[in-house]
Amino acid sequence: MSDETLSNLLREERRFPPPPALAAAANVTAEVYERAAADRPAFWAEQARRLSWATEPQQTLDWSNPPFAKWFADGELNVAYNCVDRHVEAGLGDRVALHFEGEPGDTRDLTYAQLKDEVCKAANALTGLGVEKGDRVAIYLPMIPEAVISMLACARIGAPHSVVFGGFSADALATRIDDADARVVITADGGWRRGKPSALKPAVDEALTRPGAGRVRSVLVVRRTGQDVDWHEGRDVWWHEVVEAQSAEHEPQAFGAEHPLFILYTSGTTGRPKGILHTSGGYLTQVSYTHHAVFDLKPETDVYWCSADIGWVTGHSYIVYGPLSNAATQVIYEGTPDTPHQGRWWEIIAKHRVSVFYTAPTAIRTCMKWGEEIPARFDLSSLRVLGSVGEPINPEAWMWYRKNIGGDRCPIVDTWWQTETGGIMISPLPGVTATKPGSAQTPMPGIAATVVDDESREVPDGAGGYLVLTEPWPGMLRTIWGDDQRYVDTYWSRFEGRYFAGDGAKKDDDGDLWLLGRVDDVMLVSGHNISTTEVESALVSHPKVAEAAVVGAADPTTGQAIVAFVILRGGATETEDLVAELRDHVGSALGAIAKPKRVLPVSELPKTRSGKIMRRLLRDVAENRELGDVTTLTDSTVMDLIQSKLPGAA
Ligand code: 6R9
Repeated sequence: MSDETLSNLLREERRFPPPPALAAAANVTAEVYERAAADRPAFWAEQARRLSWATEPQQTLDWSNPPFAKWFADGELNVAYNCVDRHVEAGLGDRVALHFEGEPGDTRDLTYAQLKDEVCKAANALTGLGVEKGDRVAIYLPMIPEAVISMLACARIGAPHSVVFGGFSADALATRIDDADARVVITADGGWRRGKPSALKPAVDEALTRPGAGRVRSVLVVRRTGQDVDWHEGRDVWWHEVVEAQSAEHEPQAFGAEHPLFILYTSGTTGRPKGILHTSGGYLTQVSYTHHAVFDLKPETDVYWCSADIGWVTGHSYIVYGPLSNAATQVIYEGTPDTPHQGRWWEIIAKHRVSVFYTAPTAIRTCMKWGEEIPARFDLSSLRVLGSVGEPINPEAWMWYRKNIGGDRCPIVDTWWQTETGGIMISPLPGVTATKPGSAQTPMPGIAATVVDDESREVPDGAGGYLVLTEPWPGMLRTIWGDDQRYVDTYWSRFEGRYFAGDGAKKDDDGDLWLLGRVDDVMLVSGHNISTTEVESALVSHPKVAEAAVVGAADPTTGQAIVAFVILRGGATETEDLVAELRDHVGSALGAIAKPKRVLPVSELPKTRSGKIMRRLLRDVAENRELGDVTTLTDSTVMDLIQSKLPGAA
């Protein structure tokens, strides 16, 4: 990291201490850090007692064969029982588990008692389709209650699920079905998106014609949109026929804590997608504890909403397993934030009196673009904690979120974690931490993270390098499905004995952590390392810029040259003067070395399901190359738009 850019973020001096009333009643207080650091395994053993075990674990961590960890290995539990049945047994059967909002305006509330019945019926149906303990089930569904029910039904019978994002293509689906060797697929005719039914079943039909995916025996189809579907007799069955006919009685069996719970594929920048494997007891312990601590969740009174899709790890950990294990009441929403109008999210928050809201920086920046007068029309006074996940949040977006959504009163928790980590690893605690716009700040209690240089030496406060995790944690991935060697090579080889997350980071003078994006995205300009995140944040701090994506393109003079793609805020028009002004703006914020060579206004940016910008594709454009794999884009037409704007971009 160049010294100029480093010192820029370190200049962020705004601090927001926790609201006193929230701090006074917070679920966790400052003492927990020291207690957890003194004896990490003991701390996690204590958190494991949040769960109901069929056999209480006597062992905590087995790290005798690193990097292959076992947590609570002699314990036994049923994950679905922990998320549903035990709350009903505790007398909470009438509490709403899910307030579902369909995009067209249909709604459905499911209490914990109803959710239990639905999960039991689905579990019986899967057993009827021949699914046994250990068999993999692929789930390709929109954001409807059946997605949650299906995941829990799989967990209940010990069949690891592999959820594939509904926006992915038949190709992406086929690769994932093949790699996991799934024999059953759960899907829907389609889902509602932007006011129209968007088909899913045809992608399944197509995927199953591919050689590797041909072993699928059954396809269980939810009727959501009523679209026509092709029907393969003997293979396809309707959910409303097969599941509805089942008994709502199902005895949950206990599985070992290390029994696989799910596989979730990360797109990765190159090569085959990696099937990240998570197991049961440690994972559930961490997501349950972090959900309780980071969101200060009070299940009796809070209404929680995480806007993620179920196909992203955030949906697994902070819609399904964390919140439900904590008996939370939550909202799930099927559609896009601008259907039928750009205030749809805020309308839902006002309607359900949502008190804890968790979303991604990309969504916040989109709302910034639409204008602050939109949320201002809704009563958002029920909110008390706001969360962010998925990317570094630019200080500008953080401040906008705090002011326009959080009424200048709600703490913001910027949560850093990965598919691989299973649960939140670095985050402020809302009742403890004085927050700083743009920083994830502090490793969670029981988590050990630091920043190292190329030689694996810990950097001092005020310096940058690579983020590493230095101790095993309960929710960590156990391996890459079917490829232990790739697990070792990808995460544990770069820095001896430490988990390398692939992210750049720095410590400020207080020792707080600032995430700087994927190290693959760091640019090397005339010998200076410059982080894409910092140049993007500088661009977004200009009043006319809503979003920015920055890449380094090969350049004969400087090695790499900075190319910036920007989305202008509503009202701003693209002129040569504005482009010059933006270049100067970055220059004065970060120093001349960080001034983009080119600034290109565009109308959309290529993004993944979790809203991450696919810089790799923009690099392809900037360097005039043929585009690489686009199967994990949420919308593959955006690349056509960008390319059509840029004849000979480099
Ligand atoms: C949960 C999730 C993981 C990558 C991670 C990092 C980026 C996530 C972040 C963040 C800065 C945050 N990331 N949260 N960067 N600040 N609060 O996003 O999982 O989809 O696997 O992505 O996302 O680069 O390495 P996943």
